[in-house]
Parts: sequence; C-alpha cells; structure tokens
Amino acid sequence: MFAALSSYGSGRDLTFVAVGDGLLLRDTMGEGFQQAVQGAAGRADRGRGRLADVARGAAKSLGLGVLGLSILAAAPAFAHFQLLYSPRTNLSAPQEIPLKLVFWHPYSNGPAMDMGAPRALFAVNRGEKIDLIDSLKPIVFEGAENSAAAYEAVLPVRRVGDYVLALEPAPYLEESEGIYIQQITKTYLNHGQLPTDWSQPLGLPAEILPLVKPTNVLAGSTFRGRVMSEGEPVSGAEIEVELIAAPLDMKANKAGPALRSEPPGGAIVVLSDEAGYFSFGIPHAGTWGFAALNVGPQKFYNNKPLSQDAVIWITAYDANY
Ligand SMILES: [Cu+2]
Repeated sequence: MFAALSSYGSGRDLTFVAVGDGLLLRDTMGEGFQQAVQGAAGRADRGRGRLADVARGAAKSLGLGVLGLSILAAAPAFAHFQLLYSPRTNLSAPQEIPLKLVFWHPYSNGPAMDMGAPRALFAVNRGEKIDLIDSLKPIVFEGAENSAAAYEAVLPVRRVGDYVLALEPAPYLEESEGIYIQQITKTYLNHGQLPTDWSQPLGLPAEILPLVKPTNVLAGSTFRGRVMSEGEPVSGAEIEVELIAAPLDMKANKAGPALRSEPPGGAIVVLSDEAGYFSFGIPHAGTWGFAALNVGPQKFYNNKPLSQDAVIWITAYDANY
C-alpha cells in the first residue's frame, strides 16, 4: 500500500473511498483510482469508520493531504473489543482474581478473534507495578458463534486500594480490511474501598483517563473520560461504547447466557471534544467498555496500517435505594 501512497508525493490531495472489500485511493486531479489497500474478499467485519480513520492517519503520517472521504458501500458496523475481564470488581478481602483476555464482539455476543501472545500485562496498586505476564496461560474461548485463541491470568490482590490492570496485546490482523488492530486495554478493581490509583495515567501510548471512579459507576449517571495519546489529549476521537452482554463463564471459558442485546443501530459512538473529553450516560448496570479508535502514535505494523486503540472497562451498578 505504501509504495502506492508514496508515489503520489507530498502536497497532493487524496480521497479515500471505501468499497466492498478494500480501500481505494483517488487523487483529486481526476486521474482515476488506485487501489491502496486490498482487503480479503468477502464480508467486511465492521463499519467503515475505522477503515477511513486508519487511512487518514496513515496518509497524515506520510505527509499526504486528505481532501475528503466518500463512503460508497456500508458494511454492518459492530465493534471489536479487547476484554481484560474480571468477574469481580469491588473486593473486601485479599484473594487471587482470575482474569480472562478475549478479543470479541461482546455487545452482539458475536464472533471472537484469535489473540496472539500479549506483549505486556500488569497491574498498578498504590503506584507499584505488579507484572502478570508470567501468569498468562493460553485458553480457547467459546463464543456464541465460534471459538478463538484467548488467554487467562491471575491477579494476586493483597493490599487495599485500586488495582489498575493494563494489557498490551499483539496487533491483530483484520484480514477483511487489510489493517492491524491493537487495543491497549485497562480494567479497574478495588480492594477495601480505598481509592488510590484510578485517576492517574499509566503512561501508555494510548490511554483513556476516567473522570468518574470506574469501579463504582451508578446506572443512570454520566460517565466521563479523557482520550490521551502519548500524554496529550486527542480531540475529535471516535469512541465506541460496548456492554458485555453475555458475562463470561469463568470455569468453562465460554460466553454465558446473553442478558442484553445490542441496539438495532449497532455500534454506539461518541466523540471527544477539543480537550479530549467525552461523556456517556450509563443506562443500566453491567461492564461497559469504551474504545477510542486509532488514537495511538503508531500508525503502521508489518507494512500495513495499524489502528492503535485505547480501551477501558468500567463497572456500573443499579441504584437500589
Ligand atoms: Cu468487529
């Protein structure tokens, strides 16, 4: 793709056009189309938003101008989400917490994707890093539609305070779009109700900072967050919102019964404002995820466009009072 892109040279305006199985690149001089990304034939797995956004990021990092974007063919939009799943969030005693790492479509209870070996997995408690990479074990996760390579790990919870979990997965090749996706993911636990770490950045290349304590969000309230890339806020970021509709069966490594279903409009999307902030009203209890797409600094992997996303998971409870 990038030989083709470079051949246009700098300073030329380009238009990206998403079509059924790939992405076309057209210069505005009307000299026709040039195929830029050839995705695998067949079903496009998700919306055009990420594809267009990745193309824009790739062009920008090559110093090319992008004039406009035309969407010729829509595909069903449903979101990939990296899970870093704990069955419990608020703990009242020291314990070993089992974790499941699954790359999935959790709102639609849809297809799961094969994960490669994670690059990093750790927790931070009261400013101290606990490396969990040695506790990783490969598992097969059974979703409602298919099975996929996934991982499990164990978090030892001893001291009180927040445990902020972070996962840097291996980039995943989305063959239908010819791009890589890497979702740098955070999940929050707390022991003993003592708040310690949740509001602090971990210094990840792409990161969402919660402005509401993420271990204790009330259904009906508004969750707020801030999208950061290398420590700087990202304005206009596209943030997908998902629910784990079918909470995981931790023993069987499979999706439990679906308690909810995805709304008819598919992916829920909010945008960050000029200072990187976004908000979303949490409608009901559950494990909710936010993925800021393609906000990380790295735009290529293995000579293909890379969407480096920032994901966080929060826990919402119904107000029973
Ligand atoms: Cu998907």
